[in-house]
Amino acid sequence: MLSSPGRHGVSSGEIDQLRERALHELQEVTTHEALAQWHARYLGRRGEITQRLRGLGSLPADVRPQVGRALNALKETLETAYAERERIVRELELAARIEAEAVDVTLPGRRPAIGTLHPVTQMIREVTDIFAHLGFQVVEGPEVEYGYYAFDALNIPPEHPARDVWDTIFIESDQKEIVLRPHTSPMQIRVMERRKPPVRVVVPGRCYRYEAVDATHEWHFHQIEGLAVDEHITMADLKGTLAEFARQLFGRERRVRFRCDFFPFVEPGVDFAIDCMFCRGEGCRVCGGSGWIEILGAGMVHPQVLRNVGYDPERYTGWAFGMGVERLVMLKYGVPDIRYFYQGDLRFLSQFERIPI
Ligand code: YSA
Repeated sequence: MLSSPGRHGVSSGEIDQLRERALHELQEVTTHEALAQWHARYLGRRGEITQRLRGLGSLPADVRPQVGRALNALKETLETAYAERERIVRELELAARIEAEAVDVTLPGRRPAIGTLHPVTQMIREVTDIFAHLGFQVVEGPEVEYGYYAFDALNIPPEHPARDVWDTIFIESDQKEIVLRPHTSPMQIRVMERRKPPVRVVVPGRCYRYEAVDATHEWHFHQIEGLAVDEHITMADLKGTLAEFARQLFGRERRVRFRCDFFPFVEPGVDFAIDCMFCRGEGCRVCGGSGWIEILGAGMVHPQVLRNVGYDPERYTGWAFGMGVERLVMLKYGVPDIRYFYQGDLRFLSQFERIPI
């Protein structure tokens, strides 16, 4: 039994009160921070229990063992209670975190931002789909091209003035002339070199020209080349195919026009126009008042070009065309400036039909 209050500074009542208070406070603790404070207050180096244990030496020797035992028992009780509370606090904190970070699976999801195909890519797909249904195969070729394919084989010899029409970007080379292709026509030669007639291909691709950029000219743009070669191919086939293509792309009510034009690799050459869909042929700003909009150059493949690839021009004939893809998009959607296509401005790009990637 401990002595009654006062005599040796620590009475059993006092130790009981201390236990009650410490355990009561411990019950209130719900965070690790508060737990650490509690530990410091009672069991820490300057804590109440530790201080009292240190003060044992000043007690009379006859009560010292009893008081010491009682304090050690209290210390053990509090340490056990502390360990138990620490486990509970950990669980409480975990539960609070789970609640705070809980995901409400019943909420509607956020719509992911899905990209769409660039209008030029969409147009390439639309045009090549039309020709695919007419029996044409889609092929692609190099953007870095030999001068031979870009010009010579197309009946444009080195000193020919027509070579100036294609403001070419040359790539430095000690050996063969190498260019960034200024049109997709070199692919006519590459395809015919590799195949025997009948040939029916369309070739979409990027082209480059040393060009002053303005509302209708870019220094890089896209063309789609078309080529059909076989026995008995005539200008009538060209007219029929292009008229059908234009009506599928721009509407069945479109009227079409063929006029003479010159390209060294065709004979005869034509430019192909449709009646302006904005003014219905009356004449407006878009068609420059003429009522017609040119959409491509075309013609019957020049006999010399056929000879250059080893075809017999007495037996085979063919036609070809080349159209600018950006210009088609501009016409179809009334885009006033070609530069919008390559500025990466989503306010412009997101206006086109949303075909997901
Ligand atoms: C002609 C006859 C054929 O049998 C086959 C193909 C051709 C077309 C020829 N190879 C050619 O390139 N002609 S072109 O210089 O008049 O260009 C064709 C189309 O490309 C133009 O009508 C235009 O739509 C587009 N284009 C040309 N330069 C451009 C451009 N588009 C944007 N920016 C430029 N700088």
